[in-house]
Amino acid sequence: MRSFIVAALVLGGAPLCAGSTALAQERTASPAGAEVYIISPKDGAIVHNPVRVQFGLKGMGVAPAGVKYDNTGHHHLLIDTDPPADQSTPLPATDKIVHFGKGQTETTLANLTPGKHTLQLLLGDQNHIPHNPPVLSKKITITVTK
Ligand SMILES: [Cu+2]
Repeated sequence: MRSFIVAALVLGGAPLCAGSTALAQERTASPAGAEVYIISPKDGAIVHNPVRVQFGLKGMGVAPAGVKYDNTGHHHLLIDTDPPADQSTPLPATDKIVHFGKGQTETTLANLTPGKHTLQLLLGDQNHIPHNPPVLSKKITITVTK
């Protein structure tokens, strides 16, 4: 986890090239028909901790952060939050935007508070920037009982 945060900070803080003050980078194109989705839990599921979340991806492949390869990306799990309005810069790493920069395709959430939570997946390229167009899953709502 620490390495992802460090990577994001480095990407966010480093000047891209001499003479450029903008942090915006060229966005990576996603292929037509690419689709990311949450395999489980299902939308509306009633679950308890720990909650295993499995990521599905069609029409693209998973590659670790930092690896540039056509039609790939890595998963970001958005927990109780919307995607950032500006998707031209690297996604921040926060409690609500979790990076899976090693190429993981599932995770386990152990500390969800009881009640409703939303989950959504957003693919990012090797620089943690959403593709163009973004590869974003449907947002699901789950209810955690304990
Ligand atoms: Cu990332």
